Amino acid sequence: MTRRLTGFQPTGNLHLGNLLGAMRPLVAAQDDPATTDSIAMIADLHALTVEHDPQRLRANSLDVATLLLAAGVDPGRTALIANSQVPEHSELHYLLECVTGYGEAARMIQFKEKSAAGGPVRLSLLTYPVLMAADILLHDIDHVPVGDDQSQHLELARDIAVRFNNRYGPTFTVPEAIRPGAAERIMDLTDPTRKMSKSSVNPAGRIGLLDPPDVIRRKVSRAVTDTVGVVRHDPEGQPGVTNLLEILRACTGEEPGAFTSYGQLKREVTDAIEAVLAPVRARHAELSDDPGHLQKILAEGRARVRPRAEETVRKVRAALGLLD
Ligand code: AQP
Repeated sequence: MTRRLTGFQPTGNLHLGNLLGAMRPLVAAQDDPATTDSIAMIADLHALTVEHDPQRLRANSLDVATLLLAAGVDPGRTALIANSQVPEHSELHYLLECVTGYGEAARMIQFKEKSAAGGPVRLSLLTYPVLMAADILLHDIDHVPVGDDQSQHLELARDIAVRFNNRYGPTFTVPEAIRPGAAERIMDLTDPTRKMSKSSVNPAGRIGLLDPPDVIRRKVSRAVTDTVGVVRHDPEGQPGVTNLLEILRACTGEEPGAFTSYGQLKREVTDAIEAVLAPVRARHAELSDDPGHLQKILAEGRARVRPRAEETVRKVRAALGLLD
């Protein structure tokens, strides 16, 4: 029996990659008898590591919660929380910083990339992976579904857990990375060498979870392909066509058939995406009419995870020699 945590940064523009790569596996895990407990976490504390607008952050956080429910997250089986609303996340974050080396944090690829991009760098960007370790270790998580970009951070969480256990006595479950499955990396429609991303400046490259049908059709019809003229799964030679085939496979759950033209492929991809997103849009509209319901679900999620979180922090404080 395993405990699993999946996090989502409320940085806006949730897209098809987030749905196929993270939300759907989370929903599928609810029916997996091997998963005892699943947590869906809005990583709003993580969103503070870069320049942000407070009002927008709040709206984005509520929207992530709404979209998770619209995508099929059942709060009866998956605890839905925001990490800022469970104060033990912040407390454990600091305590874990005290067992993490500056060099370990500074060599994280994501920190190097984001800090090299120019502009002011917040200290919290450096310690972001330690907060992620706290998110995981706080709840005794065994399995964390991670894409390529987060695997280095998960390694750090494992190192911190092992080091703490060796130095201060057995305290933490050492988490394992699991691959999310079918759609690990949906690529940008306008540049299929980059992953579809919330923060990319060109919205034409991503299918938003609430994009209306005509927008989906237009984006797919303009998706970059190539001049080969044959529909083949060839990530190196035909990344755009391969991405469309991957999207089709992930949306339908079936191996794509044969196609005589890129136009035919694009029409089928459009229909498959629409079939996946139409019910999410409809449910999102219903849920958006009832913000009180959302607050109640977040409060229930918090109440559900808090006893274990308090117990973990109590153990860590005792192991470190802090006063009761
Ligand atoms: N393109 C993708 N294909 C498959 N899965 C993806 N995920 C993100 N992009 C893709 C998965 O969605 C979950 C939530 O992602 P996140 O909020 O932690 O942010 P991220 O991984 O950094 O995703 P973005 O969309 O690229 O955000 P920005 O632009 O803000 O950095 C994760 O499980 C992630 O693997």
